[in-house]
Parts: sequence; C-alpha cells; structure tokens
Amino acid sequence: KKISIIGVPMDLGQTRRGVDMGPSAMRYAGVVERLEALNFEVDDRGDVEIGRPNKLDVKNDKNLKDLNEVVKANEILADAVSNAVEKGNFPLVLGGDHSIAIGTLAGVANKYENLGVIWFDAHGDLNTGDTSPSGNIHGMPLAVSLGIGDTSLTKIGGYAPKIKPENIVIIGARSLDDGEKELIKEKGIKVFTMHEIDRLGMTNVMEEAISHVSQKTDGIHLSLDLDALDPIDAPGVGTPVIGGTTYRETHLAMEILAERDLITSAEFVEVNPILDNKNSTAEAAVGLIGSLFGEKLL
Ligand code: DIR
Ligand code: MN
Ligand code: MN
Ligand code: MN
Repeated sequence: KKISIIGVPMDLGQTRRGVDMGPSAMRYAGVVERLEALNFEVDDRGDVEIGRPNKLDVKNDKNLKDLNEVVKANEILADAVSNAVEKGNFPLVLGGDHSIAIGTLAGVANKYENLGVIWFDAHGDLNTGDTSPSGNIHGMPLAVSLGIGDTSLTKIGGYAPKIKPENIVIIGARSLDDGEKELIKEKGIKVFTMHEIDRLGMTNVMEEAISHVSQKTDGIHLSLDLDALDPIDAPGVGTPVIGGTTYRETHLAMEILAERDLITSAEFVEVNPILDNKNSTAEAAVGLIGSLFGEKLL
C-alpha cells in the first residue's frame, strides 16, 4: 500500500499561532523515514496552500473566525485527499489545526457509502457558530461533517453530509461545551470520555469503539487531535486539557487499530512546535503514526 502524505499548514481555525508549523515538525521528526522503514512506499505531496487574511482572527457576524481562508484551504485539501484515494493510496494528512478535518473528510467520504470515523480528542469538535464560545472553526469540524453549521462549511467538496452520527466514535473527551453535549444526546453519538477509559481500560474501549464503528461501514477514518493525550506527553498543543490519555495508552490504541487493519485514512493535527518542548509532541505524533502502520518492537 502506498501512503500519500498531505501537509496542511493551517492555523486560522484557532488563535494560537505556530500550529501551521505542525507538518514541518512532523517531517523533521522523521515521519517519512519511519513509514519507509515499515516498507511503505511514501509519496509526500508537500503542503496545501493556505491564504492569509489581512487581519487575523476577525469574527464575522456568524461567529466564524477567518471563515473565507478556512473554506478555501479545505476545498483545496479535499481535492488533494480525493486524488490520493482515487489512486488507491492511503491519505495521511498532517496538521495544522483541526479545522482541516472538514477538508479531509470531504475528500474521503464521497468514496465510501458509509464512512466510519474514530475521533481522538479532549474536545467534541461539535460546535457551530451558534454554540461556539470561541468562534474558532477548529472546534466545529465534526458538526460540519455531519452537515450541521454554516453552509459555506458544510458544502465543502460539493456534498453534505459527509458522515452519519451512528458511524462516529469520540475517544478521550474531557471538555465539552453545552451545545456539544446537547448534540451528542440528540444524535446519539458514541463517546468514550476519560471516565470510560479509566474504568474499562484502553483495550476494552478500543474493542467497543471498533465494534461500534465497523458494523455498517466500508471504511474508517482516524482523526487524532494531539490534545487527546495528556499535556505531560503532548505539551505542544493550543488547547491542552489536564487528565488525558497517556503516551502508552495512546500507542496501545494505535497498535490495536494496526492489528485490526481497518483504518483507510488518517490525520494527525494540532501539533504546535512553538508551544512544544523540544519537538516532543511532533515526535509523539510520529511515534503514534508508526504504531498505526504496524510498527512493533519484536
Ligand atoms: C472549544 C475548544 N470547545 C471550542 N475546542 C477544541 O473552541 O469550540 N477542539 N480545542 O479541539
Ligand atoms: Mn482538541
Ligand atoms: Mn453503531
Ligand atoms: Mn480537535
């Protein structure tokens, strides 16, 4: 299997600068070499071009910061991802803030009848302009992919919705806004919060998550926000939340996914080298990518 790497130096989905350097940081941490060492053929497609607004972080009347640039970049990303899938390659998207999941899913989901999604995150990313406390689009991609939110976002890729609520699993949640909690209840979205991870252990959580998300689906996308991990293990993120998954738990999750061989596309997002400790978060991300693609000690 050939892997297409697509970098997305996007930082306009939130307000802490530096996450645009995430793709460089992960390349510098050796992502290509790591995958080649596992005998994958890697096609690094370089980075998607991101526009710059004249003035950053301006909220429009829809409570959507830097909307136009986020839309444009995600349209380009959707095309790049869709091309990779069409070639039969595995798309591996490197972020960039989590608003890029809108474009990744737009590029992947039209190739599947029923795409499953495994979403590792401290957050739900289920806000809309109406419910978001921040106006940051990186807190909205899962809602957008469900077809909920401003149409300039939901119609990216030319169709909506991309995914169905019953085909989603969120893992690692510990910070949800009120509107997100309502949407989770209303749509019946499966969430394994940190409580369930503590209580059941990561092995059981992954078994349950996989059985939930693999029932009716014909492909599964993995979206991993590095802030799912505890800030001790992943300090280089814009919105750290105490009490996350450990380095080992997260590796175990990736190793279980590798064993089951169900993931058909993936993205690793929110690596911010400016906030990081000697690139350790990018290195953690690249380690997790290694495990996802089958790296083993023995
Ligand atoms: C918060 C933070 N719920 C928001 N979301 C983040 O701004 O919507 N998602 N950081 O990863
Ligand atoms: Mn998050
Ligand atoms: Mn189900
Ligand atoms: Mn996120």
